[in-house]
Amino acid sequence: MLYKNYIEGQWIDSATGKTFKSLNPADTSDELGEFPASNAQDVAKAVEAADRAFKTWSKVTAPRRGELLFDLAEKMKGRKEELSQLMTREMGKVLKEARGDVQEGIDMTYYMAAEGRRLFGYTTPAELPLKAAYAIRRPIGRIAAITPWNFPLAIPTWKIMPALVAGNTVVWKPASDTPRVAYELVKIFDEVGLPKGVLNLIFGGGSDVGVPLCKHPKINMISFTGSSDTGKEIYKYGAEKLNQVHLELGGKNPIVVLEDGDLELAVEGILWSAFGTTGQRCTACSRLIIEDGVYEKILGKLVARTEKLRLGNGLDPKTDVGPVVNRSSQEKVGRYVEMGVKEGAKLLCGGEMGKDGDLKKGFFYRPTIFSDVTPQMRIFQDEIFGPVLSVVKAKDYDDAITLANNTVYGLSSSIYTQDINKAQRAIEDLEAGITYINSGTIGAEVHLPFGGVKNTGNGGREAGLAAIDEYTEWKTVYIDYSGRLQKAQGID
Ligand code: UN1
Repeated sequence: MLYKNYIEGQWIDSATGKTFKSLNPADTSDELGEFPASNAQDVAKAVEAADRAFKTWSKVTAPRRGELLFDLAEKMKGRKEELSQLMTREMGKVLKEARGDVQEGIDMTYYMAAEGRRLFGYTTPAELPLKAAYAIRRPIGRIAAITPWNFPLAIPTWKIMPALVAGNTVVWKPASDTPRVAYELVKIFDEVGLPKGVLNLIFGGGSDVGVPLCKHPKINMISFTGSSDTGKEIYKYGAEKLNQVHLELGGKNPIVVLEDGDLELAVEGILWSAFGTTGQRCTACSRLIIEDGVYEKILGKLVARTEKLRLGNGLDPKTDVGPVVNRSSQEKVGRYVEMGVKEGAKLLCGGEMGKDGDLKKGFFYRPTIFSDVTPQMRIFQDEIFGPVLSVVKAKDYDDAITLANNTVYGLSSSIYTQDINKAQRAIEDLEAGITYINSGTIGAEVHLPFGGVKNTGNGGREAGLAAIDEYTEWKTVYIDYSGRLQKAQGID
C-alpha cells in the first residue's frame, strides 16, 4: 500500500512522486508499505500549515489540549497489541519489548495530558508596593521533531506530547526505517480530532526533508534524537536562526561491577542492557567494567548466558534477540567486530552474522562479547549501536570510575555494589545524565528527566517536567496597580 504525507489534516502525495519501502528486518520479503520520498516543497507546505494552526491552537486552553491527549492515550491503549506487532515487524525488536515501547508512548501521552492542568508558572513578591510579579509559560511556536527508528513510538511521544500540550504546532519527520509506526500514530491523532495543521507528518530522508525542515525560517525549535554527528549539523542550522535546539545523541554506557556487588543480579542486568533491543538503545550498555576479584567469575557466567540467547524473528515468543535494523547496521557491526579483533581484544562469543535457516532472510548479528579491551580501542570509544559488549578489568573503585568516564558520551551509567558509600559516591562521580544503582543502564521512566552530559547532548532534557521547560518559553508579567510611576532598583 502507498501511504501519504499528512499536512493540514489531509493525507497528500509528495511533490516528488518518488517513494521508498519499509521492510521487515527479520524477513525482507515482508513489506510494511511504500512511503513518499518527500522534498523541501512538501516541507514548506507542512510548515505553512503548522504556522496557520499555531494561531488557533496556541489559544486553545491547556486543559482542553490535555483532554485531547487523554483521548489519544486511551485509543493508543486500545491498539497496544496491534501497534506492538507492527513495530516488531517494522524494526525488529522482540514483541515484549515492542509492547514496552508502545507502553512508554502511552505513559508519556497520559503524563502530558495531565500537564494540561498544571503547566505551572510561579508568582513571587515584587520589590515595589502595589505591584504584582509572576511568570507564565508560553508556547515557542512551530517545532520540527526528527525522530529515530529504535523507539519508533516512544521517542516521538516524548517530543510531540509536551510540544502540543504547551500549545506549539509540530512538523514531524520520522526515521525512514520506521514510517509505518509513525503513520499509525498520526492516524490516531486524526481520529481523535486533532485540529488540522497542529501535527504534520512528512516522510523522507535526512537531506531531502530533515535539512530543509531545520532550515525553514518559520521553524523556531528543533528537537532531534540520533547520532552526535547529525546532531552537530542540526545545531548549526538552529544557530543560524537562534532557534532553541534540543539534542538527544549518542551513548557508550558503562556498567561497573564491584567485588561486593550481587553477581547474579549483575549478570541479569548486563544481559538485558547489552543485548535487549539488540543493543540498539541510546541507553544500551556497551562497556562493562569489572573489578579484578570478580572479573573471571562474571565473564564466565555472562558468556555462558549470552551463548544461549536465541536469535530470531521478534514475533516468535522463543526469540531473545531480534535482528538489527537494516543491512548497513549489520555491516557496521561487522566492521567494528573486525576492528576489535585487529586492535587485539579477545573475542569471547558471537562475532558473526546470523546465517542459519530463517536468519538468512534478515539482518541478524550474534550477541558479541570482547574481553581485554583497552580505552584506546575504537570498540571502547565508538557508539556501535548493535549487540557488541566490550569488557575491561578495573583495579579498584577509582580505576573503575576513571574507565567509566573515559568516553565523550554521558547518557546512562550503572554500578553494582552493596556498599552504600560507594553507591553514593558513584552517583556523584559517574559523568552521565542517568545513574542506576544495582540495575542495568536501560528502562528510564517517562516522568523523570532523560538526557545526558558531554557529547550526548547540549544540556537539555526530555521527559518529566524538564520537557515542559524545553517546549515553553517564559513570559514575565509585572502589573503595577499603584497608579503612579514606580521605578525599580531604588531609583527616585
Ligand atoms: C533510547 O534508546 O533513545 O531508558 C531511548 C530506556 C528507554 C528509552 C531509550 N526507556 O532504555
